[in-house]
Amino acid sequence: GNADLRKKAVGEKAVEYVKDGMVLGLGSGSTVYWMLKKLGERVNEGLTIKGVPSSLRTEGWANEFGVPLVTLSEARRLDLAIDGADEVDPDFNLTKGGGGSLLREKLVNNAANRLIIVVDESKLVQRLGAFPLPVEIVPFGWENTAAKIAKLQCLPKLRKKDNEIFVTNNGNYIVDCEFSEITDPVGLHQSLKMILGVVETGLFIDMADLVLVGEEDGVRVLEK
Ligand code: DER
Repeated sequence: GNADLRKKAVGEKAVEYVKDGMVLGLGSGSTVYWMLKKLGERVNEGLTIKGVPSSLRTEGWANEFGVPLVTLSEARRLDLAIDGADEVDPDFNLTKGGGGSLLREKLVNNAANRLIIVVDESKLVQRLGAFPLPVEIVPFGWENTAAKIAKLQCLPKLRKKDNEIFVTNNGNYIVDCEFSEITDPVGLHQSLKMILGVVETGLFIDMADLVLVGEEDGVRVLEK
């Protein structure tokens, strides 16, 4: 459909920001799929780069497309990370984690000098929160952790996949938290991180440097 064409266009556009010799952060999700496919074509044409995958799914796509990989332990610092998002607000704060990779995505993106977000125009919002906020939690006694999260005026729902509890690449669970609206993303992120049993939140605050938006008639570049 049209959304997929817009994801393909914006994913491919991001590859224009990749320079020879860069060490990259490789995000996760269906928009990043198109970025990886294009990146593999450029590598095949002689581009010299290496990438740190932010999920096993991204690792598989990178191998399929011939994108050379390194671990974050080897790379330490990255020149540029390219990732998707579920929501982007006017301050470039993000909701992420729809694909369940938020912890490794945040670790990879945090290690990068520059972060480019690639989204279909439907992801742009005035306020975060319409998309249930993914929060990664420790499985041990998860019900107690979820109950503490609920006290922040939300409804945390344990993520399942094919009727099984979804387990992240890090062996943790995810609760998707339905807030009426998120008026203070910074404060909410801090409150969540203070809760015993919470590993990481899908709130990516003050991380994105550039947002590429796939629109009907092309790609719009938003700079903060
Ligand atoms: O899970 C994630 O954070 C992904 O980046 C996701 O938010 C973007 O998914 P999409 O590109 O498939 O819409």
